[in-house]
Amino acid sequence: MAKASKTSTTKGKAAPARAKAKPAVSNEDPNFALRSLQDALDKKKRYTASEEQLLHFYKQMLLIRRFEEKAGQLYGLGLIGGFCHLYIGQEAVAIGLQSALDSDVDSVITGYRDHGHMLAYGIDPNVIMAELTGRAAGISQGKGGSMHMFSTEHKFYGGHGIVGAQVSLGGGLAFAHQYNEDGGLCLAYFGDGAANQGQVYETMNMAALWKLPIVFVVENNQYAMGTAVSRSSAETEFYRRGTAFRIPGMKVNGMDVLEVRQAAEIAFKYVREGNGPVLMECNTYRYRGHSMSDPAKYRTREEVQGQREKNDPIERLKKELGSAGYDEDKLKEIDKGIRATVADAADFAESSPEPEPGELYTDVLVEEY
Ligand SMILES: Cc1ncc(C[n+]2csc(CCOP(=O)(O)OP(=O)(O)O)c2C)c(N)n1
Ligand SMILES: [Mg+2]
Repeated sequence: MAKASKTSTTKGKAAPARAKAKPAVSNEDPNFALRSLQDALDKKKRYTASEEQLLHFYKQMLLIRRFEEKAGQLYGLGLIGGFCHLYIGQEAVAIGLQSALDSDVDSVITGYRDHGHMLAYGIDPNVIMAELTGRAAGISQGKGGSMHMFSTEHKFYGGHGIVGAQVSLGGGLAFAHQYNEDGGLCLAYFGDGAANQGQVYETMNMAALWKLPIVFVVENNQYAMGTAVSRSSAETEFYRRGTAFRIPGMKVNGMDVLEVRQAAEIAFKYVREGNGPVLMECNTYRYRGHSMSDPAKYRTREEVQGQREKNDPIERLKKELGSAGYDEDKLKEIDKGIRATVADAADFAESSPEPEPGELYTDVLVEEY
């Protein structure tokens, strides 16, 4: 960690003799720590993935995309009740970050747009889809649905419907990692809208004060329901919002899985070394409405089309795989396999039984986990 510069002026003290010109980045600079991670990312923007990793990222992002498309269809058929928020367009964020986690120790928490984060963990699509359709085989026994998926086995702590609540709960998870000295970190995702919640900043203060192992991730998908960030946020550069708590920020292209993964490498190392939290903003875009019931009239078709055509995270990786020798046929074969996995998940979800009525009275209170 950087120490305060000896030459910095404080109130009441005489200004020091003219200091020598400072180098652009210096350990003597009190603000060095706030910029150091961004500087590291700017030096090397993208992760150097092996061919095997590239393929893995591609398959996982495509799985999320196809899964979400199917969920949208099942919702339209009336097989999914309640709210349903799709993650289409944002796939590179969850895959880039979670592929760098240590799944034995690290924990993840997010809001209600949570299907992709569960898939990124390698959780069986069957049990996620069964949860969406409210079946007993679902990951929350069919009692949570789209917004309340949970798996302590995988250290996935939800799935939360209260905007911003997951951030303070994430602070608690990070405190548990520190207290138990298990070496893990917490990845706490939240949206650009949630970033305006007061509890987010209370958590940042405590996390910085106690040097908790937490990475705050703003998934800036440009909208909170129908409100564009420029209409809701005085500071739209969300990565800067930790500055008041001396939390280093990182601005990341959330449409490029390799940039997200590179940012994850830098941030996780910093946090694991005991330096305290990082605030990462991943700029991304949601292609669908806020939830299945939103026709998204607050933006133009052209805007969405532009993102799909010029900025799509899956297409970007497809091109890289093309240069690595994967031709159209091979890639189509992969897509076919993934579509089949998702179709199986939908069949499983539709044919599984609903929970027994008596299940209404179980899992109400958690005694221990
Ligand atoms: C405390 C609270 N206030 C308001 C809502 C209603 N609400 C649900 S989602 C949402 C928008 C959140 O947007 P953002 O954080 O950007 O996440 P995104 O949906 O874009 O992923 C709002 C206001 C809520 N669920 N909880
Ligand atoms: Mg948003």
